[in-house]
Amino acid sequence: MIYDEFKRQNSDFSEEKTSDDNINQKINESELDSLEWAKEAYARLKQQQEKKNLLESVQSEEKAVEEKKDKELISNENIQLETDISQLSEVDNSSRSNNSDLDEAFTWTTEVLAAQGRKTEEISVEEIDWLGRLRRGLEKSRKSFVTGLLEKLGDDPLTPEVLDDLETLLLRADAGVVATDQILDALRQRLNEEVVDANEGLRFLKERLCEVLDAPIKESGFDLLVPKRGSLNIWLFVGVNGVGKTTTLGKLANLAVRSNYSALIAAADTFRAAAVEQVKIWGKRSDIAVIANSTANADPAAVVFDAIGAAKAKEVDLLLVDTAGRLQTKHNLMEELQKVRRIIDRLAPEAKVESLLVLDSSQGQNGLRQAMAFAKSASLTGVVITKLDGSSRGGVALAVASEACLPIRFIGAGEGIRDLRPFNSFEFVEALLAKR
Ligand SMILES: Nc1nc2c(ncn2[C@@H]2O[C@H](COP(=O)(O)OP(=O)(O)OP(=O)(O)O)[C@@H](O)[C@H]2O)c(=O)[nH]1
Ligand SMILES: [Mg+2]
Repeated sequence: MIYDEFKRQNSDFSEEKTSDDNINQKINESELDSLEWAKEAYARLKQQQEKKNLLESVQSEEKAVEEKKDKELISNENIQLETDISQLSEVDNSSRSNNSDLDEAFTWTTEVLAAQGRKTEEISVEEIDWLGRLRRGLEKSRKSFVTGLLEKLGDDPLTPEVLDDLETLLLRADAGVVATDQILDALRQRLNEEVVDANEGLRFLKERLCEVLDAPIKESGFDLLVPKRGSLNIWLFVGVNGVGKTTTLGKLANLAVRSNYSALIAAADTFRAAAVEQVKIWGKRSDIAVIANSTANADPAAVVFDAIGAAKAKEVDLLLVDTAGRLQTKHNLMEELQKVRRIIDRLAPEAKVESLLVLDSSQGQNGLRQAMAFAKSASLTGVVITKLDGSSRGGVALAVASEACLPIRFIGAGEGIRDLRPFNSFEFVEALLAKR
């Protein structure tokens, strides 16, 4: 059993579950009380973590013992090691029963996971950590948006004036005119029908935000972008310079390896000499081969040609293609992308091709407008939003969904190899509107 990071669930890939199975499982799980869920998840994680710590500690002790063997101190050290193990076991046992220190961030995270019917045994420390990071990352966006909103809302029922303020706040958060109108129309209609108190108003708002984010995802026919095992998947990363294409590719390569997919990288940004080196470093970090041509200004389409050949020969699941964000002229860049795309379509017509627009969230709507220039030449199928850590323009996700009409597939919040996860609208909205 492997934890598939793309699907965010344990995956026995010999027998994939039907969606009915998944729905039934969710219904059963959602009956679990969320505090109980949090406690159970916490106890489980703590146990895992402490076992890991114990193991690491024992291993390092063993190593130290090995080193000292030569100095003939072996017998004393063995006694010490045994004492350490028994002490660590005591710590392990005592902390297992002590789960009262559920801290606030952890509680929020588990509430969000439990509300989605996630299974406690499938939740890792990393996932908890990621959600915490996403919430912290969206803090700037949240501060300008939620603090203002909650102040306006107060404890009273919604009024038309509050909705006018909400409109301003959404526009200021870079949500875009289309999404803002859609959300406000729904709220105003609801308000015409009945009195809506502050809590219900917030719940209704969250639902509408998710609706906007989910519309293109639903349209695409699949909730999560998962490479199809046993066939060739080609994912192309496009976007203006510096938005995080190469970093995203590196993180996804690692996600693929952790989830047991075979992967290959094509270094098709041949414009900058350093770009090939950068992508090679990412390849090395996950032990993935990189197909490159180190000749200055080599033809990117030729690199992709070689990479597809290699991917087919090795029966690779996922080929990740890095592209340039800048050429001498914009026109050249568009032509180059089109050429790469033609090569893919001609050479691997059976492949599942994804053309992912990488968007730096800190550039907000301006970045989106700039990026949309790529739409035609790259036949975009989805978006990766990066740099959500510390951006105050997280609301741009709503503009991506409503104006570019593209499904958001992954989000990045940090420069580290594990700082990328599949997009989930519920978690995103909860993080954006978290009260705490
Ligand atoms: N804080 C933060 N930094 C990021 C994130 N993603 C990428 N970066 C940083 O953004 C910078 C540019 O990233 P690259 O991956 O080189 O961007 P690129 O789009 O490939 O750039 P070009 O190849 O020049 O077009 C690097 O310093 C990355 O570490 C993120 O999610 N958070
Ligand atoms: Mg790059």
